[in-house]
Amino acid sequence: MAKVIGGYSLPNMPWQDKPSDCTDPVWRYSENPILTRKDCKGSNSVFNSAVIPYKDGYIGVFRCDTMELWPTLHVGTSKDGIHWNIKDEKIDFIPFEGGKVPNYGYDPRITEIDGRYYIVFCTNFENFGDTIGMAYTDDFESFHMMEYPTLYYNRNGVLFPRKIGDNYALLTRPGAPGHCLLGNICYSESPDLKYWGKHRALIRVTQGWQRVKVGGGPTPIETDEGWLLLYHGVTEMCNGLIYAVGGAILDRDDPSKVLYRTRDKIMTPEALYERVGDVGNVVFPCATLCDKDTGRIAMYYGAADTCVGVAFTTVDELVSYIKEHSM
Ligand code: BMA
Repeated sequence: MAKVIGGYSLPNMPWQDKPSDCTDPVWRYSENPILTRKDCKGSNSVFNSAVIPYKDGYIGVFRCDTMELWPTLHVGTSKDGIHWNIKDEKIDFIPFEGGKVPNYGYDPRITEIDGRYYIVFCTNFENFGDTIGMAYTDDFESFHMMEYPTLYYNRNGVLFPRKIGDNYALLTRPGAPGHCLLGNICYSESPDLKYWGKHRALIRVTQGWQRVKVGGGPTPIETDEGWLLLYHGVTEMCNGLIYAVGGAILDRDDPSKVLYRTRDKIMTPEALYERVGDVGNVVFPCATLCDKDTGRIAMYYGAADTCVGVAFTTVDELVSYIKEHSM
């Protein structure tokens, strides 16, 4: 059994056992979707969102697009990880010195490092184009922007939950608008979360379901087998793009080394709420809850750019699937 290193004990996390007829490594929550636009007042949709254990329950940063169709981030709280209260007001990020107020934010990930929470999301690089925004909060009330880790164009920032050696580590996905250019996951390090360098190519687009773009997903889970990373992969069919989920195991001491990386996808749009929506055929994971004691995982994902779903798996299911279906 793969052992989770660090992480959280979550005896009351959302969980359902694997259905006896399920042959896939993940299985959906029977009451999906857990969040729709009705849960965020005045919103067109709520989807690619991040959650994390907080105090005696859970907290999250939710992507709620306005009725104007402008992506904004909202804080939500939950006792059980399934039923959420999302604040009506969007997060107003406090700019860093000399920085601008970000005028949109989407696809957040949350990482706790030493008791401080970092929100990594996609925002506007001073009206030049999309880039990775990073903010910290200690209380989920005030959010302080940090220096941009990247220039434009870049998205899908994912911060590791501890320093690796002397440095913090970040995944990014440089790529210009238009979906066929430079869709690869890259790795960078920083001594202080401000100056980023030591850039490495990590996971490239390849054939099949991951031939157009790939992008990091939830904050990686540290295990004794390596860092367990879920990522999304995109292909293009006659009717448009399909977003599916794959996984990789990265070296624990040097995550710029990929030990395994899925050839076969782990999860693909299948349920009606994943197939049909503002952008059909999208499953887009931004967070997991993982119980270090049992290895149980609840994965939170945006479905069809419209609503939020939860799927269950375990560290062992993922590690063995990734190893057995690696390229
Ligand atoms: C990506 C991002 C995601 C979105 C996906 C599918 O490029 O914009 O926010 O879920 O496309 O539309």
